[in-house]
Amino acid sequence: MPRVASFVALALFLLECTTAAPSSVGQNAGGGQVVLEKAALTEILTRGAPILGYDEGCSKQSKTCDWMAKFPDETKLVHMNLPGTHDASTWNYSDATQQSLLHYTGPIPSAETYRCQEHSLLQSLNEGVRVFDLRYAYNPGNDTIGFHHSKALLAPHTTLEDVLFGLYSWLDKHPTEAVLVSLNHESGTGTPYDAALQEHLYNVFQSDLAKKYWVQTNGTLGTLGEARGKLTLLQRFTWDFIPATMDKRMGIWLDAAHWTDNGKIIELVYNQAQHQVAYIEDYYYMNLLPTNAGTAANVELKYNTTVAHLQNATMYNPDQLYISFASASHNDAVPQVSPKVMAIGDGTVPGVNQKLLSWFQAHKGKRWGIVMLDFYDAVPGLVEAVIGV
Ligand SMILES: *[C@@H]1O[C@H](CO)[C@@H](O)[C@H](O)[C@H]1NC(C)=O
Ligand SMILES: *[C@@H]1O[C@H](CO)[C@@H](O)[C@H](O)[C@H]1NC(C)=O
Ligand SMILES: *[C@@H]1O[C@H](CO)[C@@H](O)[C@H](O)[C@H]1NC(C)=O
Ligand SMILES: *[C@@H]1O[C@H](CO)[C@@H](O)[C@H](O)[C@H]1NC(C)=O
Ligand SMILES: CC(=O)N[C@H]1CO[C@H](CO)[C@@H](O)[C@@H]1O
Repeated sequence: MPRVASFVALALFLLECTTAAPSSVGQNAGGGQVVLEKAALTEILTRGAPILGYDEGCSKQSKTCDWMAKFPDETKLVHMNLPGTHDASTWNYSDATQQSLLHYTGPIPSAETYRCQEHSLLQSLNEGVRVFDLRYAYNPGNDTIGFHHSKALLAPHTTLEDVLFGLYSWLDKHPTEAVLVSLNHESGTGTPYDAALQEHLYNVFQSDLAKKYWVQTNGTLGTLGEARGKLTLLQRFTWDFIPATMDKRMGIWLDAAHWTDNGKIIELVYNQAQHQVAYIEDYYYMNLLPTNAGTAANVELKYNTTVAHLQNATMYNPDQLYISFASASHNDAVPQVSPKVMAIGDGTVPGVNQKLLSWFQAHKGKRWGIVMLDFYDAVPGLVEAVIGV
């Protein structure tokens, strides 16, 4: 409870809604201050909803709600199996959403090209997801930092801060849980990437709130105990515009310059001194197939590639980080194979997710690391199978 009070106090402070000293918060429970705190938080969460969705809670008895509570504090994060969502912010990007944002984006390919999820961030957390792939860029709707998937602007009035507040608020209710956030600057949005935007981002991370809610350790992933109740940064961007003297890092830096585009086997050293390596599979575009290869061939190639990586994660380098993207984008085949078809099939041919469910169940008890999924919810039991519960 005190933690919630101080979180909201900081929220109020940032919102500049009140001149009352934050230290007075909580001392007059039931008074006007509490009403004001609730109103401020509601305003932030409402603005964040296009990306955050709504927190409808979860039953503490469910297997996914607070699943990390069962793991001991000393468990290393790199030893855990963590379900994640690729392009998590796209969950509400329908034709209607795209239509309503055409005045920002101009005409762009169909919404299904960009959409990778159908459950929101808060819903995903309640359903056991613990890693988010978030792509930020300048938000033309609001002169802030917003969320994009390539040319698709996802929410013109939602800011990065709004979304972080929502995650902090969820963590306050689930203090046993640890959430990893991969942030990268989304390219191809047609928006400016400049010093002003990066200073804004830098300031978000230097705020008192961030210091409280992000794991501050730099260059390594520690234990679950250290990460509980907090966000851990997987930094997929570079501080190009921030002077090195100001460089106060946290989390781990997965340098985009060494992240091979469409790579099946990426080895990325994120801590030279301690020989810490991330093994990443991010083969999303089935460039080895002819454009009209069809769903079955696309799914099979993606599944094989993902499983080859997962298999290695079960056998080698037990103390290193493994990240496998089970997600894949469309190729330009006729008929088009979209991320959704790749993930869950076309009604006749099963998708990567159905095939992976069997694989995870057959390898229960093994370590495979972080698994980034598209449309995870469409295959019941998949998140549980990734976690291994
Ligand atoms: C989802 O998109 C629809 C259509 O654009 C919109 O009406 C709705 O408000 C969006 N949901 C949220 C939570 O923003
Ligand atoms: C954080 O880690 C990076 C990479 O290991 C290192 O270059 C940098 O000096 C560290 N920064 C701080 C503030 O410790
Ligand atoms: C996928 O793996 C299976 C089993 O090893 C193999 O029979 C098949 O040829 C592979 N397909 C592709 C497209 O790599
Ligand atoms: C699996 O590990 C072996 C041995 O290190 C390596 O040669 C191979 O390239 C790896 N394959 C994948 C898909 O990661
Ligand atoms: C600078 C700017 O455009 N600010 C706007 C951001 O969005 C909120 C809510 O939609 C508006 O009230 C601000 O004016």
